[in-house]
Amino acid sequence: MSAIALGSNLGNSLETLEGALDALGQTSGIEVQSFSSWYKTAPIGPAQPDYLNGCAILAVTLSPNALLTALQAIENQFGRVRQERWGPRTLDLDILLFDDLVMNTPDLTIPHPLMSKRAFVLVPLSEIAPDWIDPVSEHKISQLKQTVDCSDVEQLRQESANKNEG
Ligand code: A4P
Ligand code: MG
Repeated sequence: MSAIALGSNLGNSLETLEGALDALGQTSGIEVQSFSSWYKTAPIGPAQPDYLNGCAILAVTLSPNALLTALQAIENQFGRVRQERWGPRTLDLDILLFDDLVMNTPDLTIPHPLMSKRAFVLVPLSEIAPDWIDPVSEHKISQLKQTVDCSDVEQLRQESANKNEG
């Protein structure tokens, strides 16, 4: 079982993120078990548009490295061009957790090293995996969420685009 983060802040982010979930589901060795709501989040890093972020839980029969390769192929399919670190992107797919594995290689660090500090990860992940224990801190995701400022993470109301607010 793996938890992944999805993010986008260029182009039609909602369409991109939903397309990425479809693409994940069509990848052999990956089954999408659940996914969070989407959240509008203030950018961390250089000045850039707001992000849409979310998380998904995947049942995988792939190795961690094969999962990373599959995620990168989907990023490329959605037109991701790598530019500056932490800069804007059409689609970013990061591995957050993989069972209770801890690994640190040049290509892949699991758990994701910044996961436990980022509200834009912990808020959506808490929705779908509150009791998953981060093997590094040995705290539950729901506990980690309580240690970060979540004020810049706002749940997206999809229906509000089509409806007058009352
Ligand atoms: N890599 C190592 N560990 C992992 C992992 N667990 N999952 C390596 C995925 N990749 C991992 O990533 C660079 C390299 O990290 C990969 O080749 C892989 O071998 P990248 O996606 O090409 O580059 P990046 O996106 O610039 O780096 P990274 O680390 O993904 O950036 P971040 O830290 O995710 O920052 N603000 C808001 N509100 N929401 C966001 O989603 N995202 C970023 C990107 C900045 N600010 C943001 C958001
Ligand atoms: Mg990335």
